[in-house]
Amino acid sequence: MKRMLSGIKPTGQLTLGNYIGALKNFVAYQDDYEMIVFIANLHCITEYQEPKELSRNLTDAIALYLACGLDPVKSTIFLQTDVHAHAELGYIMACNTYLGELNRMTQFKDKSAKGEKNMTAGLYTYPCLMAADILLYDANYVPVGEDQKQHVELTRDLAQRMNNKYGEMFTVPEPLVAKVGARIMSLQDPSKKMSKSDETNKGCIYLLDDLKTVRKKIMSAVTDSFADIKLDKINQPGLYNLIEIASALTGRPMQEIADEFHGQGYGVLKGYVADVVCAEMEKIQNNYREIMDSHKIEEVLALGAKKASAIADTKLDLVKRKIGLEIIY
Ligand code: ATP
Ligand code: LTN
Repeated sequence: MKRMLSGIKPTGQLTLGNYIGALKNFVAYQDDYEMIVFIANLHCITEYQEPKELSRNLTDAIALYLACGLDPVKSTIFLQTDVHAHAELGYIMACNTYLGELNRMTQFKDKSAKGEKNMTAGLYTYPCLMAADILLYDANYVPVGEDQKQHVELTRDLAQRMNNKYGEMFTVPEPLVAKVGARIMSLQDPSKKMSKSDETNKGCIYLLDDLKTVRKKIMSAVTDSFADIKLDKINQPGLYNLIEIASALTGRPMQEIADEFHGQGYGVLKGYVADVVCAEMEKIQNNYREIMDSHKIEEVLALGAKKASAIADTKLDLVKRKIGLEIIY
């Protein structure tokens, strides 16, 4: 069975974008692949997080993984810091990454272009840690949203470089970007990604938002003044985004949804999208509450850390031996 790995960085509440672009796909993949998913808590602290809030977000994220249908028996689910090999291989990867490569990473470039102050060294080198996360497990596929594809491509380059330099040690992974839902946009500004770090909160649906708020956010989503329901990503991006959300959640083709509502008001389409989103979220939230009331999280993490460490520690030992860090007696 091929192995698939992905991580989520819960620096805030998980969003509908995370669900459609990542989580929902992980659940679908776990029957056909050996699935490894982890909470990338080391990646969270590349920017300051209020400690209590960060800790709460980590718990919520694990509970939501499970609530969305990830099964700890089929998949390996763990917290990154429970497996020490990540930080160690991350450093080794940083020593095999060129500054020019990190300078080209768009996420970093965008942040520096915006003139963000106090950017940390951790933020700059985080693609090296991400490469370690992936390579420790010999993952064949890495399902990610569009924005993370470049980091997986860097991981491929680094794996090939080290295999050439030191002898075969890593599987070269492939990014897997879903055709629908890889980039859900903000409901208030369809030129921007729906993001946890949405300042206004109105453009982003959080998985734990109460359902009334969710409906309100969808009904007041920014659209256009054409008054014509069509699939036109360039001229009607807000509408396109709403149809994409409904399509990703129902599995119906986008064109079929656009055709069904053609000639009707935008309010009718928004009502349909709100029904679809709320129905899905209601199930997730019910499961979430049940999980939070149980001791399941501790058990899942203990099992996940054990399974993940067994793989990661063996790989790290091999890497250390290959690059000459271990004394051979
Ligand atoms: P931020 O929202 O602060 O930019 P993020 O949500 O991208 O952060 P993660 O939580 O690590 O960071 O993302 C987890 C996964 O969800 C990644 O694969 C990412 O590409 C995907 N993802 C995030 N936002 C969206 C979105 N709006 N549409 C589709 N996929 C998304
Ligand atoms: N960098 C990713 C989260 C992440 C990840 C990974 C995703 C960390 N390590 C390994 C896939 C594979 C992000 O910010 N969304």
